[in-house]
Amino acid sequence: MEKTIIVTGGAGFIGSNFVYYMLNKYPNYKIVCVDCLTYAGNLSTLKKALENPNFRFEKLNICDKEGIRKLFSEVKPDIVVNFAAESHVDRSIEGPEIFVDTNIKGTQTLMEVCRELNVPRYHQVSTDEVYGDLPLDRPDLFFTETTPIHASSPYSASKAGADLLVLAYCRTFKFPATISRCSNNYGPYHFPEKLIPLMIINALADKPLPVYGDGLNVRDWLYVEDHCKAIDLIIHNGKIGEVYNVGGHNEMANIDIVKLILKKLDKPESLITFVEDRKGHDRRYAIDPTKISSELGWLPDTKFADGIEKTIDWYLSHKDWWEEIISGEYQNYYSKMYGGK
Ligand code: TDX
Repeated sequence: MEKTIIVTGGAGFIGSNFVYYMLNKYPNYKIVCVDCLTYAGNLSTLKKALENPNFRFEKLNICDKEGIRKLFSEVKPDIVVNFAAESHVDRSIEGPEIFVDTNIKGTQTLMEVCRELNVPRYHQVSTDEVYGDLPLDRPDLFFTETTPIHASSPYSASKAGADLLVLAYCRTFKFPATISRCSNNYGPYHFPEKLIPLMIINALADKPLPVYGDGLNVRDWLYVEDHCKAIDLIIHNGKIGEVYNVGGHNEMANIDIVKLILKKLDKPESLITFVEDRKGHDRRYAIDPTKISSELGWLPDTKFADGIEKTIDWYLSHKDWWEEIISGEYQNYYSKMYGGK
C-alpha cells in the first residue's frame, strides 16, 4: 500500500539514515523531509535522496506552527516520525534554552497540528538518556520501559519532557502515538561532535583524543540501520500509546572504543588525552530490548565489530562530507569546548 511519511529532522544523523532506509525498502512510499538545517542538519547528507522522485525536502522549523500546518495540510501524511531535536549533551550544558524550544515546544507543535488535521499516526524518536544512568557495579541492571524517568542533563530532561507530553496526549486526546527510546547510535552521517566520529576524525589528523573523566563510562552502541529497522516495525506494527526500548546489548566503555578506533587506524594510544569530566556525566546506559523483540520480532543485524569497521570505512571514504563540516562554524565550537587540547 502507498503511504506518505513526514520525517522531521531528516537531514540529521538518524533521520537521514531513516530516510534512506525507507526510500530503499518501500519504493511506493513518499517521504517528505522537514528540517530547518541547524548546524547538525546538512543538505549534502540528502544529496542522493534528492534525486529520488519519491522524496521531497522542506526547510522548516518544527516550532513554526503556521508553516507546519500549511505543509501538513497539503501533504496529508499517513505517518509523522519526529527525529528533529537538539541532541548534544555538551551543548545543552552550555545553552539549555534551545533544547526546551526545539525538543519540547517543537514536539508539542507537531502534535497539535497532527491533532488538528487528524493525522492517523505519530511516532516520537526518543532516547535511553531519559532514564538517567545505571551504576557501573550493577551489570545486572537494565533500562526497561517501566524504569522511572530520571534525566541528568538539560538535553535528556528536554527529551523526557517531550516524552511525557506525548504520553499525556495519548491518554487525554487519544492521540495515536508511539515512542521509541534507543541507546547510542553510530554509523554514517554521525555529526563529528559525537564520540565515535570525533575520535575517528581526530585520530586521522593525529590530533589529541579528548576522553572525559576516567573514560570508564559505558554506552550501549547500536548500528544506526538497526535503529531504523526498529522504527519501521513500530510505525507499522507497534501498539498506540506504547513505549519501546531499542538496544542491542552492546555495552562498551568509552576508553575501549577509543583504543579500538586507534588500533583500526594504526595510530598510537599516546594520542589519548584525559580531559575534565562532563558535568553530571551519566555513568552507564544499558537497554533491555525484550519488549520490542518479543512483541515486534526486532533483533539487531549488525555486530559492533562489523559496524565499527563499516563506520570507519565510511568516514575514510566520505572525507568531503565531514571536512566541509569541520572547516566551518564547528571550529568555533571545538575550540570553545576543547580549548587547546
Ligand atoms: O569528546 C568527547 N569525549 C568523551 O569522552 C565526547 C564528545 C564524548 N565523550 C564521552 C561522553 C559519553 O560518555 O563519550 C560518551 C558518548 O558521548 P556522546 O557521543 O556525546 O553521546 P552521549 O552523551 O552518550 O549521548 C548520545 O546518546 C544518546 C547522543 O548524543 C544523544 O543524542 C542520544 O540521545
